[in-house]
Amino acid sequence: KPLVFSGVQPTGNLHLGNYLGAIKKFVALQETSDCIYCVVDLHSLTAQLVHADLQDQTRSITAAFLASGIDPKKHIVFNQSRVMQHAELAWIFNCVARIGWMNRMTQFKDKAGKDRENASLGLLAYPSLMAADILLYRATHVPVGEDQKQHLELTRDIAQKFNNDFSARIAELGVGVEIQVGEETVNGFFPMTEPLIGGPAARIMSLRDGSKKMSKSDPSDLSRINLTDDADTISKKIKKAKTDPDALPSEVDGLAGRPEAENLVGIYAGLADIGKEAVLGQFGGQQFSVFKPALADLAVDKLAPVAAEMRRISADHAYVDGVLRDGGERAGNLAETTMKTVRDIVGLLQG
Ligand code: AQP
Repeated sequence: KPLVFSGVQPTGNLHLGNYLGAIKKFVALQETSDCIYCVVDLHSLTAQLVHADLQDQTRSITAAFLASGIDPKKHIVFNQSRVMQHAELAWIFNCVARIGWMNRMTQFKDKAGKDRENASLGLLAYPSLMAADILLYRATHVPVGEDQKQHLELTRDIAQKFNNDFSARIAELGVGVEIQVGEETVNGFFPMTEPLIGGPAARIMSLRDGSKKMSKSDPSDLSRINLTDDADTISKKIKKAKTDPDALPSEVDGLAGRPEAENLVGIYAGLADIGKEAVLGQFGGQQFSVFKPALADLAVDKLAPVAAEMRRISADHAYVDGVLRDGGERAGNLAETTMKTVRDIVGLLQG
């Protein structure tokens, strides 16, 4: 069975981009894979160290997972900081990865802004911790939005360099497995993890600007639909969403050069679980005055039950904390098995 790992940061309100680009995929993968879903609280310290409400945010993301249909008994749900091996493996990866690799990450450049010297070292090393999250479980697949593609490539680079640097030791200990690297098969410890990106909602854009991704940190609340928005707010935001004056095209090709129209069609497709072609089959030739109310109805229909369930679950601290504790124990056992071998490979004295 494939082993799936993914994480969401407990920073701010979850929005439709997080839901369609990541969480909905998490839910679907439960049928075919063993899944580990993590609230990555250590990651959330990289951009902003002091979070007044980190614990409640952690509960709220957990509640979003559960309300969306993730089963914490069949799979694993936990918060990252409970399993200290994440930080331990990240340290080893900090010594494997090169500073130049980190400096090239577009997320680092965006988040650090002009004053890079003043960004936290954690922000620079973010992808190293992300690689540790994934490879600690030797996960084979990672469902993420398009924005995380570069970090997933870096995860593969780190795995490959580790396998290569320690190839003799991996062979000596007999802990390697066959790993496909491009055309070649090599003996290595960490897998070449595959990103699962794609579908009509891999990159949901801001409702105010079709060239910017929908994001928690956008100062305009009108730019995003939050999972916790009520029906009126969702309708208002969709009504106010930026569009062009033309009718929708009948073919996907006709969306080229119309980023706002393409985004709304992608959102409809993601919510309805159909392709963009099917959406245009239904709405091609129609004006936004017809399409937007239909999209608003669909969004309310799909999101309102999740939001209600999320509110109910996140109020029950004892239940949510219990889920995280139990998931943390199970994840911790898996993580320790990997780390024992990694410590041996690296040559750290144990026992
Ligand atoms: N706009 C998006 N479209 C599709 N997928 C998205 N994701 C984020 N934004 C979009 C995916 O959501 C998952 C969790 O993301 P995260 O916790 O790392 O949060 P983030 O990427 O920091 O979220 P934001 O909203 O983009 O925050 P800021 O404003 O801080 O940059 C990931 O799989 C991500 O790809």
